[in-house]
Amino acid sequence: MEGIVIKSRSGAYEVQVGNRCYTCTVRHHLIEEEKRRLDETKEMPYVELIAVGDRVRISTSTPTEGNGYIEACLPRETQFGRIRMDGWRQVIVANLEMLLIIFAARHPTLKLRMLDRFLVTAEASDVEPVICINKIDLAKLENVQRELKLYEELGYKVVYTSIVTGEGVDELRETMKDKISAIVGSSGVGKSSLLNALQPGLQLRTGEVDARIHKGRHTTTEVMLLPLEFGGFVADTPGIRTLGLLEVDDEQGLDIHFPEMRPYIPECKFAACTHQHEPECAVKSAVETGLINPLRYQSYLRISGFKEGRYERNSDKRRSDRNTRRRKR
Ligand SMILES: Nc1nc2c(ncn2[C@@H]2O[C@H](COP(=O)(O)OP(=O)(O)OP(=O)(O)O)[C@@H](O)[C@H]2O)c(=O)[nH]1
Ligand SMILES: [Zn+2]
Repeated sequence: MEGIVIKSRSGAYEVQVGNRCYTCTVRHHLIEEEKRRLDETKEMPYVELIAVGDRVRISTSTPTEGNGYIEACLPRETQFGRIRMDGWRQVIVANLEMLLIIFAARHPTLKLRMLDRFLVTAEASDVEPVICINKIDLAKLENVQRELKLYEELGYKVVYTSIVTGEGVDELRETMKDKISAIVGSSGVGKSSLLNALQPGLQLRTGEVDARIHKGRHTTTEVMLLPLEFGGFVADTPGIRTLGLLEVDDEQGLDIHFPEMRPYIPECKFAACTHQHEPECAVKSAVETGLINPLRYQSYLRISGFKEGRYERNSDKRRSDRNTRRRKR
């Protein structure tokens, strides 16, 4: 039988097959195979072999009971997660298809620089970002649309919603239908209210762990996929909900995650140009001539600063990896 892992807890996995759920453990041979693979490839290990969102093949000895074994894990389309400080790879949600980034038009204020961080997170994990501007009843639609125009021009989908007028809720449902999505957004933007409008009773767990994660303390954040009755799943990821940027496996460099920079990157004089202080930088020229929005460029600078400040050794390593890679081209 084939199913999808909707919950994981200390080695036990809830696997949904059709509308039934099985509690499964991983077959030993899978763990052995992974060990052999790591020995050969010298890749860094995963914190956990199976992640929420994985499509798996399971077997049950007595199908009437709700227990089984995970026999195989099907190849992942995407891996949304982070590289831990010790280098191990932690997949928070496998096969995530959409990152729903929620802001409020007002109360709290729309923060476009924070939106840029979320967009980078999505781009870096190959997950499609969808921007949702909630509480549109509190602002003039045209004004908000003007602020978001740049993002629509970059090709990002923007949905305007209100749980007061019900506007946009159908469109949001349509957007999430049959996909695995995760929701991010600051406190108070209306994440819980929106989910409840999409499907009455649908609830995220409280985000208490967020504060502890920010302080870097060790916390296990249990991720769950909540089935949507109109099709698809929404990931409840308490730890990442308000986080601006995951420590993504970013050896490609940050610039590539800004779609408007991509055409200019190969035109820079230096292959490893950081587009900050180097001469003959095509990205900087494009900012100066107005081809790249200066605020987006500022976000780029801020995010790269953030990363270098906080993960200095990693960034150095990434930069040198990237130099080698770019030289090959
Ligand atoms: N006017 C208006 N108020 C809204 C809308 N959506 C949510 N709210 C209100 O905004 C407040 C916060 O909404 P929540 O759904 O709790 O926000 P949240 O993002 O889940 O917040 P956290 O749980 O703190 O992360 C509540 O008082 C909601 O009633 C909306 O579309 N319009
Ligand atoms: Zn450059």
